[in-house]
Amino acid sequence: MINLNSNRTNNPRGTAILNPLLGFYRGFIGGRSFPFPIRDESPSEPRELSRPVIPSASKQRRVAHACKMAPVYEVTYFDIRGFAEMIRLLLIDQGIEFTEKRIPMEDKEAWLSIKDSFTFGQVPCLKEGDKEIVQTGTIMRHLARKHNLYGDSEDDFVHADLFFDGVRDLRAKYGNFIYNNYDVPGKRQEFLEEIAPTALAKLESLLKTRQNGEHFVLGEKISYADYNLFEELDVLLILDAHTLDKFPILKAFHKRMSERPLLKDYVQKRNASGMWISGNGKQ
Ligand SMILES: N[C@@H](CCC(=O)N[C@@H](CS)C(=O)NCC(=O)O)C(=O)O
Repeated sequence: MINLNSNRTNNPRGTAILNPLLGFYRGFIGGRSFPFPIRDESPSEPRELSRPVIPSASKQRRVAHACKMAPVYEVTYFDIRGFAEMIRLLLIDQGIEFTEKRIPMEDKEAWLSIKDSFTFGQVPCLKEGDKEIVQTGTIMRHLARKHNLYGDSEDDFVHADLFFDGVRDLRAKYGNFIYNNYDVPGKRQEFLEEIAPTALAKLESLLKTRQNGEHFVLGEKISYADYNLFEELDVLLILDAHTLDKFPILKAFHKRMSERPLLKDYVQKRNASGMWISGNGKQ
């Protein structure tokens, strides 16, 4: 998904980057600490963000989300939201302790030096003791089974998977737009007026099938699929703040999720840090 060859110098807002002297902000949330670089961010218009400054000394940044005891999980990914964000959101919202290795996007060497150590030469990777799990869906479902985030019946498992895969299909289309078509005339309009609404209408209908869509994907009980849906809706709202105007049930879902205390705190700090969504800084 990430193209490490993307041209990062082609950034009209390059000068809007944060003052490197600000260094890292270390927030603290319910026993977790989040060191994030601070940057100035302007909302709503189409955005191609400047890079947060990463200290050059560290090839892979370690981010501790728990301080009280040795963490069970370690998430390895690039220093962007990308595919890993839904994993981070799930762990944070569920109060599950974890640490992170964030590979700086611009440090191709650092990535290439570890790439082959992963099963398919790609991340995200979830380390649990001696076990290293890759593939975003595999990681999410593993966490779902272990932490009671998969519902209670075969019907629930299928419904959660259906939702998860449907949302990932939309993400693939978003990724195609962001990485391949962002600057192509007419493609933004095509994505916002045809591709996204078509998928969102189907997702909204599906959400309504459980308790009229007033709670979570599975109804009253939160599941792993909710974190993927939340992240996807959030990403689409950043692309265009009106994306969900015709989808009140999805809009309300996004609002509910964003008001969950641990998520709210994390998302605020993450957004203030200027963390990119995608590897080319376009969003
Ligand atoms: N099917 C995998 C795809 C993982 C993937 O595309 N990872 C990208 C980052 S989003 C990556 O590792 N890119 C670097 C590379 O391929 O060298 C998943 O869903 O996790």
